[in-house]
Amino acid sequence: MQRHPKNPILTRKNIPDISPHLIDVTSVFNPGAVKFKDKYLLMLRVQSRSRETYFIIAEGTDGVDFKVKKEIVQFNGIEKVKETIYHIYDARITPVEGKFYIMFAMDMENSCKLGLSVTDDFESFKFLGIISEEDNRNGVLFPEKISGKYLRMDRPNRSQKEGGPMSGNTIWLSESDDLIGWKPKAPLISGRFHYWDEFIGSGPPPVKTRKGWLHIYHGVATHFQSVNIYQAGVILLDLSDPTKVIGRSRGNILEPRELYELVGQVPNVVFPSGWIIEEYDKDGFALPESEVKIYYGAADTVVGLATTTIKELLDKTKEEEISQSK
Ligand code: BMA
Repeated sequence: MQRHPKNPILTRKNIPDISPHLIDVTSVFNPGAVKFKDKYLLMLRVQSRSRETYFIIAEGTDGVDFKVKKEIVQFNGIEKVKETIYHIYDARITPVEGKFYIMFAMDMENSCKLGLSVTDDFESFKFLGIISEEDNRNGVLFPEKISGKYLRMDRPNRSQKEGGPMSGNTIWLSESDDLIGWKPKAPLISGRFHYWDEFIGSGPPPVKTRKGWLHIYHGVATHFQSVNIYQAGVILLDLSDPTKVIGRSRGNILEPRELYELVGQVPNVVFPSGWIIEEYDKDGFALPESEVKIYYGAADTVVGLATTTIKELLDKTKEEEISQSK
């Protein structure tokens, strides 16, 4: 992974004041990413000085320099939810059947749930509903139906480090007929205790390659007493049966190293949430030599960009598995 020389590509200084609540904001991180009408588009998580969370769109023509809109994204219909919503954050954007679906985390009264919105123009957004029953985060939709079902990866929050928020150490595959009602289908991968990815969660939505569904996830090492370390890794799933995991990187492919990743609101965090694949073949498979732009939150404070190729990521999934018992 090559960090872009202009990193961090977005900081709080790029966020325009939007009166009355977004003045001199605190941070911008964990963006969703997509190409829309030949433009690169990021859906930014922006935090105000009250530590409220907002989504704001940024657009650009080269994937590096972005102009941030002076407008807060509104999900029409979300106001009908009865329970208090404290924050919505970490958008993952997937194009499906000509529309763009945005899955995000919703911090509610007693739990964190997954929410879903849809847009076809990135101007108006319709809230479709809360789409997880159990506490859950890091939901990412597949870009097409497989065997007649919509699929997503998600990460039920069933574990907790002492004093920390609810988290999880298994990514599941879930299926749906209508994108609203979901049921778990199979566990995909679990955290590897003692190593870099003890707690895990999906990153950007999976991408179709000739070798399988390629997917970036984040792993958290929790065994360093004072601080958690958020890193990124990669897995490969079978094309027609994504419950089958073909490969998984042994080590991380991106870890906090630069000052803007090591220091900030939450230190030692790289958190990939969006990526853009530059080249696909005529059947919609990402080309091995294609450049991949990965957008990530760094230290929950700024946005970073790292590049690689599909081939390099595929190669990492061929590494020998870490032994869990000796
Ligand atoms: C995770 C999520 C992310 C955040 C990360 C690091 O659990 O809450 O939104 O970036 O922690 O703080």
